[in-house]
Amino acid sequence: MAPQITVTEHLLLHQKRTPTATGRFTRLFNEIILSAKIISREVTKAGLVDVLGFTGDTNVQGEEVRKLDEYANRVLIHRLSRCGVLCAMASEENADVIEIAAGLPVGEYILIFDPLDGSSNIDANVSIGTIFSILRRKTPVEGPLLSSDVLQRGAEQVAAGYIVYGSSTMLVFTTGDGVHGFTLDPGVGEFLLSHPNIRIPEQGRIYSVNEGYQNYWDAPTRQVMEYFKNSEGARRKPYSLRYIGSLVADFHRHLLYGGVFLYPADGRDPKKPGGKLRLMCEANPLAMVVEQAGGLATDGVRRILDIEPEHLHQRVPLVIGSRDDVLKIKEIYESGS
Ligand code: AHM
Ligand code: MG
Repeated sequence: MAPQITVTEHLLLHQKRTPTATGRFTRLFNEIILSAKIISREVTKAGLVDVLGFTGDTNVQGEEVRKLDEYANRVLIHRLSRCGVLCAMASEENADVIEIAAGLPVGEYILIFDPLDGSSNIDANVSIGTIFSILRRKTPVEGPLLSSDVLQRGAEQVAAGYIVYGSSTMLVFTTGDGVHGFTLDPGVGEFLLSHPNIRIPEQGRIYSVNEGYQNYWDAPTRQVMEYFKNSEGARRKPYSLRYIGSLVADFHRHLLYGGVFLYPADGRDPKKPGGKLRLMCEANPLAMVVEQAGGLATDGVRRILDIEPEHLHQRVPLVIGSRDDVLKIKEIYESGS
């Protein structure tokens, strides 16, 4: 039988190879892993809320019935704020940076996350996910936290990844040394290495986009869609369209099978000219993962990881996936037709 490597063993092995490692990053990661297990347990019970007769805001045990995205957010904030190695967090669900409460130990790392992405799908048993990005602050831990400590380019991420809650629960992450996937064995409660050194195929045959918005797209975006449907394209046959509407699930499929996910800018909402997805908690972490797996991520023209964030909840158009597909799309955007 092949040896079963847990994610913690994997991290410790990696730590041993880095003589300067202090174990502080592993401590942070262990808290992310535990939070993921807690959220996963709750996600698998999602459909039982009605069956068990929970009503209103209080369940039969007198506990509050929680919305899962709020629950996931609270689990992450509660656990991570006590791990002793963070100086701040930022969540898609919170308007401002979350500083560590006075009296708790702090450290040099900053965690940015989307606690439960795609959570509107949960009642239909569709896969959803947690996305995370880890940064190291630039100024000394003893001093005040500056906005420039948080607003770092994606290229400066120390690690990034996601947990997908699907037919199984999987943790996929990179620390800048390739991408590795771990599947949660619910029997033993451990994430086991199931997908070492993931490489995204250079060319895919699937694209994912919400084509319902096509009337709001600019000319290059429409041309990109024509390219996918055009049997005269590089593949000599049309691509297949698959859109789950759950970023982590769509991305995870492309990472394993090849393909490209797009959430372009559109003219639906003048207040959101950059599209829907957020640079710091969605695009940057997935961009680091895809690049480490051999793929690319762009806003159409710029590399996602090179974009200087101006504010925490900045939105960005996203084209992410197999290298050749993203390059072709970039070519279309750059020609501007
Ligand atoms: P959320 O962070 O509020 O869950 O929204 C992000 C989700 C992504 O998972 C998904 O790719 C996208 O929204 C779908 O949006 P749309 O319904 O506009 O296609
Ligand atoms: Mg989200």
